[in-house]
Amino acid sequence: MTLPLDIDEEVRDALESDRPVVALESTIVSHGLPYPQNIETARAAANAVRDEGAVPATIAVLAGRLTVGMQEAELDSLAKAGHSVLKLSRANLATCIASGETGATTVAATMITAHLAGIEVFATGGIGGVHRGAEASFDISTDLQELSITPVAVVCAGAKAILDIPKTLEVLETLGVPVTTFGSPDFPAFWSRASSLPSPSVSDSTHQIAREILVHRSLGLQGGQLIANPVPAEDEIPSAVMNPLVERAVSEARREVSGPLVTPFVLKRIFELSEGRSAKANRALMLSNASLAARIASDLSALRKTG
Ligand code: PSU
Ligand code: MN
Repeated sequence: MTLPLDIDEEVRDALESDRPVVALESTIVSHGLPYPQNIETARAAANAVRDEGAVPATIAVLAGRLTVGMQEAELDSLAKAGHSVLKLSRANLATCIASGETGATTVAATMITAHLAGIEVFATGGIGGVHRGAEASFDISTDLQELSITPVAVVCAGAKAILDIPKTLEVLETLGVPVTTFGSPDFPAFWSRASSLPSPSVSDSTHQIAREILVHRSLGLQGGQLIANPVPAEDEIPSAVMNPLVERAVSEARREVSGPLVTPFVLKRIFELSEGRSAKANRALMLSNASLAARIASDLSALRKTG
């Protein structure tokens, strides 16, 4: 069976000549932000990748085909479709493809697809993790496991307070995922620069991060790495402002939804309760992550050329 994989021409050219490419996910577009903030953020993130001299490749499954490097019209229709398209992760990726359906890829499914296409670096907003109350619900995002299996470096702004951040870091450590925070000693908490939890590793050099990615691979170690990039200071929202909203959204979710519906539900409620302020910070950190990912991808290409 041939792989149902369509790679955009510009992305393919860049990969063939070992120029830097950055993957971008599509669940943040369909399920993470409302229209039109979602499409506007997606466009701006792609431009931020270009501004650093790399090629953006937004990933989704369109009519049963893994699509790497979506066209503007395709992205726009996914942005408008919102929660009505499938939310794809490791467990339902093959089902969607086999039945010719369309779906947006989460961090896990984007990593899998990026790796199939030969893309090594991926930028997102926040990853999935261990949910608050996981000791009762067992709700742990498959994103964490994917980081331990698939060799793609994921740049994010840490994890949202909708998650249990200490437990998320514990699981990452158990799974052997290298976690590096860029330019700060603290692991970031999405809207806030600091979570008051020390980051397992700290670096202020993209060159160093690129070297670590290559060393990890040369040791024959499986999986990728998590690179946490704190939100720019001017866009930070104090946890005193966000926490009560997060508490409310999480407790509503506990009463109303379960499974893969939880994260999209909570993100939507936080957008509503914060009167859109959450989306503004989300946009800023997404652009910052896209630029950092592009710089890491450029350093990786340069390192490979010099051996
Ligand atoms: N966290 C965010 N924004 C997001 C997501 C998570 O702050 O958009 C999305 C990502 O696509 C992530 C997915 O991979 O939700 C995780 O879903 P779950 O918790 O159901 O594994
Ligand atoms: Mn879950």
